[in-house]
Amino acid sequence: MTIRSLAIVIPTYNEAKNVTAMVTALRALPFPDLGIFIVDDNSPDGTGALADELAAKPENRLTVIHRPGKFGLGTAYQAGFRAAIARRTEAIAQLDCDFSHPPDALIRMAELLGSYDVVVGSRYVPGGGLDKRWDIGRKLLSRWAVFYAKTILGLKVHDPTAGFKLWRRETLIGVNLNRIHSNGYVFLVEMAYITQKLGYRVCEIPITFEERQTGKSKMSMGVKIEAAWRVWQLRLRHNRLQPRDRALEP
Ligand SMILES: Nc1nc2c(ncn2[C@@H]2O[C@H](COP(=O)(O)OP(=O)(O)OP(=O)(O)O)[C@@H](O)[C@H]2O)c(=O)[nH]1
Ligand SMILES: [Mg+2]
Repeated sequence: MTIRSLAIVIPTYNEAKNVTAMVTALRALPFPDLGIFIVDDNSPDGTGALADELAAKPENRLTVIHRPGKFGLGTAYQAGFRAAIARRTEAIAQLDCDFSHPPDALIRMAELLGSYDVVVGSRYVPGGGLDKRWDIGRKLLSRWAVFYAKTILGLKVHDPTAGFKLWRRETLIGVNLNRIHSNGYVFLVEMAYITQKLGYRVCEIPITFEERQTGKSKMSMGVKIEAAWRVWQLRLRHNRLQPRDRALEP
């Protein structure tokens, strides 16, 4: 293990069926100094109250950020990242609450963070993949989204839509969250694009993206169409960024 202190940021919306198991799984990880930040958007299924109960146990080292409504994945991550950066841990992880991202992979990711600025759990490097239960339409759509974002933005990373990452604190500071404009799923692509433009060293390790174990899917057609044109906005906005534009302070 090359990192000592780690903060894990998890956005939640209607994850009442997953949140307790996720906190338990994260607490079982062998990191000596591990804090968890849950950002809940007033989930109608009561995820926020459940998270508060978990946070009441000091050994969980859990902070819950409550937002009054569903403001989207992008701003949820920003809120969580800001709280984690303020905590001054060496590394900051992001992952979904629905077990699509295997928490155990953080151990290997942490080892690699010694040599990289960010480590990505990737579906599209050899050894990685999608859950067999995904139907062909969903697989094709995911492939298409990756191809589309990579082509328009010239991205080198194999999985620019990955939501499972381990950042060095300095990298997240350097990216500068004030630069981020996306809210929905495009947030993930925006972060990948800025990371590349700023010249950070990115490592991808293969993961299998499991179908959510339980709870309802929130992917909709509107979300996908909006994402397609927002990729063009990213190009206009960040095309000229260079390594000297890294921020040095939060
Ligand atoms: N706080 C917050 N969390 C969100 C929001 N949208 C999604 N999430 C959470 O972000 C993570 C990823 O969202 P998912 O809904 O799993 O996205 P997905 O994996 O592409 O799609 P499905 O698993 O099929 O629903 C999960 O932990 C969600 O609960 C949001 O608007 N606000
Ligand atoms: Mg999911």
